Amino acid sequence: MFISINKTMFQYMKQFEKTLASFVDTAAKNVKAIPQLSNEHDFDITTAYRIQALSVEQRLMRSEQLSGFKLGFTSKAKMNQMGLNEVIWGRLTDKMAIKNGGVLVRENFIHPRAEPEIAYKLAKSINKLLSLEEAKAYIEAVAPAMEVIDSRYENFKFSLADVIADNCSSAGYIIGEWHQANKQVNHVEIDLMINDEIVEKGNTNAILGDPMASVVELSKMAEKYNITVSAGDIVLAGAATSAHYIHSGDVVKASFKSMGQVTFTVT
Ligand code: OOG
Ligand code: MG
Repeated sequence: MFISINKTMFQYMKQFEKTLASFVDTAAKNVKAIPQLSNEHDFDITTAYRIQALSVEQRLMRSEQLSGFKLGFTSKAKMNQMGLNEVIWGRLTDKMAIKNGGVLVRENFIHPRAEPEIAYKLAKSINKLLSLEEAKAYIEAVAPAMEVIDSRYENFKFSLADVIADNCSSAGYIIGEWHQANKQVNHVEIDLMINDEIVEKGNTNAILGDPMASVVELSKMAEKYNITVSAGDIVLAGAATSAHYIHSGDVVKASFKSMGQVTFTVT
């Protein structure tokens, strides 16, 4: 009796998660915003991560390849902008990559925003909880970067569970010149510019006090959610400043003192 109820419950939950995963995936595919899932459905953070996994599975079935992970809400600026204050993580795919100096095709995005980040390339897979000191040995290279986020929800409004289910708004990323792992990347000043006008000034130390702490956070998430983090994976540390809406014709540039520039044009 109990067994059959549990099995039915399990199948019902699985179907529920798949349905919500297909809502966010279809919104991304059709470039059309949807109402927040939490308006109509009640689900917790663990379920939200399962929905995320199922929606990214849909992308992988369309031949996208996992390229790494991104952390979100790792700075006060982002937490305040979005009104949420817990660190979140999402999955990146190769299709989200835009070349430095390349072009973002506006019509493939709902309401894109750009934000300056630091990117790490991992030297080895992460299979234990790391301290900040230990994290250094897991990094092959580090680069200035930008993320393009594009919430699938109307008006870019969401709850914590909503944004996690929506793969943390992941939509694009641009990586600048790779530097050696021992490059000083904390306390680096950043200017975010749109059409040569500075729209945000920030510092990499706004990211968890030290962007390398994002690798530590990822090691915690990997253990908690049983995810495989592999050598060669990219880790986006989270934005150092608020994100800015970008529009057709914009030249978007993030300039990192002593690290170089990251730029793209919106067509
Ligand atoms: C959620 C993603 C947050 C970051 O760097 O903090 C994020 C969002 O703001 O839409 O990517
Ligand atoms: Mg980000």
